[in-house]
Amino acid sequence: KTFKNIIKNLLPYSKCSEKTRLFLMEIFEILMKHISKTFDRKCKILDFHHPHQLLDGIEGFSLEITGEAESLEQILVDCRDTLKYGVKTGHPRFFNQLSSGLDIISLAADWLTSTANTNMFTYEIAPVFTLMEDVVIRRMCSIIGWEDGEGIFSPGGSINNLYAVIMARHYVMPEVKYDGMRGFPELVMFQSKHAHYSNKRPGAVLGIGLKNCIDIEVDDKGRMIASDLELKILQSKLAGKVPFYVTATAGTTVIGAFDKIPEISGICKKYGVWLHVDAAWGGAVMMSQKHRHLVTGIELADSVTWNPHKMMGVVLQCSALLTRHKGILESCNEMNADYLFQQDKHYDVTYDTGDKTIQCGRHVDVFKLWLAWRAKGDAGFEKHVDRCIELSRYLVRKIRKTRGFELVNPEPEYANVCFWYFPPCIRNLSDETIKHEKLNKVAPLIKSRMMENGTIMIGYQPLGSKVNFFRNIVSNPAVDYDDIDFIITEIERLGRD
Ligand code: ABU
Repeated sequence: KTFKNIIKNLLPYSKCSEKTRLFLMEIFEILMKHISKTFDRKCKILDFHHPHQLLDGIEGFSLEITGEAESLEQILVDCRDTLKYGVKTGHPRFFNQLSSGLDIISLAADWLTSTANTNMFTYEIAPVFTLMEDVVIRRMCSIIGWEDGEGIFSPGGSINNLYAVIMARHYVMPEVKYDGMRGFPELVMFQSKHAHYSNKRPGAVLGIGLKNCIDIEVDDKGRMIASDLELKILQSKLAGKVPFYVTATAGTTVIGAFDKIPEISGICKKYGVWLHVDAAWGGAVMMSQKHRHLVTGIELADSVTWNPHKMMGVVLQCSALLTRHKGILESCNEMNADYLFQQDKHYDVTYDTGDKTIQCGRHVDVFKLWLAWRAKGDAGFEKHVDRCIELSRYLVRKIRKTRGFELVNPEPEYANVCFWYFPPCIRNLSDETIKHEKLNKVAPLIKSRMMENGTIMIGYQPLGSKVNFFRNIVSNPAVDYDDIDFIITEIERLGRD
């Protein structure tokens, strides 16, 4: 059982596969211990250290690449330590991110994917995965309400929002692909003030210019105000520019608001503008009969971003870009590389997906969702979405009746619960300016204590004129009612002085 060095012991260097099996069994034990700790409320979420401490090396754990080959025993220790000093994002008290939880089926799928170690660009080297992607994309399009459509899985919602702008620009000005932007009128795109920042970044990446990414006002629930959208479209036309793209958000990142798609779609149709729905976070409500109404009209969109790695619990990353314009992805992105996408192959090359993308190599992300869908069925996803929203409503009810807590969004529609905590020392301050200055420091201070203690993690941020507040997300199936009770008692404990 003693390993020394990879060169002598592991496949393919050694002809004996037994030591490889033993090594992988040891790795499996390390992973299993981590999985058990992840779900154990008595274990910390993290063992926090500052960056300089980790970089300097801690308890024998060194990040340095010395150039020397280490023994396999050391490699096992490195694996254990890497997990030890990380964050257990599947812990029932990790409420920090839109993606959380540790879904065992998609985890197994990820292991399998890495073992297959292939690439999504051609059927030639990924026959099962490319067909699987086609099957899953067609199902997602049909859930949106499109009879036909296409899509791809890419590395995250931000990249998919970029894809959507590329498609929309190609739709309105296909000549730009060859000629570039010079000589064409300026394009303008629109998104609500609360949209995810990645919806604006294509303005910088694609040469449209950030000045041409116009923020639209939101109402008191954080939803885009359609009349402001129309006004700003008209202003851009008056300025001689071409409005071409609107992002509506289904589940904003901080508040969890759902823009009213039918109203926005009406305006987009009136002015011939592409409508993209960023449903990276909120797309999962399409799996729930109870909550699907939040995305009413999503079928009117030209494209949709939908991240199963968020509310559908699939392990990272798993993010789909979908469009009802079949053929457009290839039309705007194809480069026809002869060495990969030969048209005279002996099989149906429509399943060579590589020329639909701006990537060459593409990770297999679909298998995680495909396997989870097979294991849970539609009903499994529906139950999960409904439960996460119910747990969030339970938190809202608790906040309403607990002294010192105040909701930022009084009637949350989704699994984002945003709130301030006023510790006893600031509750009775009469000067509102001083009170808000102090309140602004509360969430960062309590968050630092959360991390130092390792007992709970909840995100915080300011928003517009609102000073720092907590944003609690429930998307993890491990969360129970007691964990929601713990949010309140732990914030009170950590914020006592
Ligand atoms: N799209 C990334 C969202 C990050 C987060 O708030 O969890």
